[in-house]
Amino acid sequence: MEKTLVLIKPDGVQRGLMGEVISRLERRGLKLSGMKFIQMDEDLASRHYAEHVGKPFYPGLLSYITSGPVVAMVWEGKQAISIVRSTMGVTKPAEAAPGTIRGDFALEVGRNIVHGSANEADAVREVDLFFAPAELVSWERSTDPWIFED
Ligand code: IDP
Ligand code: MG
Repeated sequence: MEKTLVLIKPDGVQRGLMGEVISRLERRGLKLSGMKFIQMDEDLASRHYAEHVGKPFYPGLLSYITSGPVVAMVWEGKQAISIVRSTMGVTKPAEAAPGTIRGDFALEVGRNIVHGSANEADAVREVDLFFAPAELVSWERSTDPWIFED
């Protein structure tokens, strides 16, 4: 089972879309293994977005992501990383397919509601950045056999 980090960014929280985002991931069949409501400080934000340091949008990205509380979550499942990314839609909401989170709720790249880890290495790094091992719950879900074939 893969684990991936999802953030409901400050715009998603402010716009009252926390339940909507969680509901979509939950209904898809992914399993929650960690969740916290936090305000990211500059240190956490710069470590999370280290790959974007120096890009023109970086200062705006840092002030956006630290501007209010976020929901940080770990979701688990077979191919969870790519499933979360496709459920979110592409980075630029204007190009995101209707039916995706970004395609249904957002218009601009700098206000795109959600974050999902891009690949396995990022997922491991990001989960570790936001959660101590003891904060993740490994649990049996009674519906798993109805969602996962084996
Ligand atoms: P991702 O969130 O889909 O993985 P990345 O390319 O990793 O997209 O960019 C991280 C975040 O930085 C985006 O989600 C978005 O909030 C912001 N961002 C990316 N490109 C731009 C841009 O060109 N202008 C403003 N913000 C951007
Ligand atoms: Mg990214």
